[in-house]
Amino acid sequence: MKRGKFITLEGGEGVGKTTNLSFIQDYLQQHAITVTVTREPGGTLLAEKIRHLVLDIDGESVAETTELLLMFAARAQHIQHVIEPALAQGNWVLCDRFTDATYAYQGGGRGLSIDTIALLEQLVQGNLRPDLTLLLDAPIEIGMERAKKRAAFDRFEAEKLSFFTRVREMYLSRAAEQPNRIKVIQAHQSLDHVQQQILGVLQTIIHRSYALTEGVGYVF
Ligand code: Z5A
Repeated sequence: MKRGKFITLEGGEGVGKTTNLSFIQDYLQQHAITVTVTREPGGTLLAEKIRHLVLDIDGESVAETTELLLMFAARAQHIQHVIEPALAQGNWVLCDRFTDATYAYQGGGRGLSIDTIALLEQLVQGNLRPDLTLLLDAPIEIGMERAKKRAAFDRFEAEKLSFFTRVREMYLSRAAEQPNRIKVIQAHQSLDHVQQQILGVLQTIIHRSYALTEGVGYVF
């Protein structure tokens, strides 16, 4: 069985990750690809409980290291119970946020050590890394304006503008360092334009994936 591909969606709040998830799922399914859609933090019963613990505002302040470890605790559970089994079965996994979010929020936003995050990444994930990451990037004010239309703010969304500026900068610097994996999508544009950009990236990937199947030898 050929192992599936692991695609993640990243970006600040309100940039359109959730909106575009089903668009991507539909597109992949039209190409006869079986897709497992999931999210972080979360994706299993226990990991969803951790999500509530870490996102809810309930009076007790959360130590930054606690937050970091909870993200990786949820991730360990998610990888073991959902991501790895799906990839091993040949499914493509489409995940709303993954470890780039830890670098951006806990590293960029909170200022925790990047070396510590890298150490935990190695411990929890081994060699598992996304094959492709779509980074939806938009000016912070636009994302916040969109996010306001939804439910009440969670613990992260209550942060200051400077926090989100550091988060965005960390995402963009990772994209600049890893241009083959992380594709930046201009998410301030209309939904139609955003989806045209996403299609452009996906078409290339599907084409390359077929080429590999036919023995052309391109590795995506
Ligand atoms: N977190 C972390 O700190 N460390 C980690 O390791 C991980 C996560 C994994 C939960 O994430 C929080 O966890 C997150 C980081 C932290 N904190 N925050 N904030 P989440 O993914 O659940 O939360 P989120 O980023 O806030 O998701 P979101 O607000 O739902 O944003 P979104 O999914 O990107 O946006 P959306 O819901 O698809 O769209 C928002 C609105 O905009 C909606 O009304 C859409 O119809 C509209 N929209 C979308 N695209 C467009 C365009 N192009 N034009 C106009 N309107 C649009």
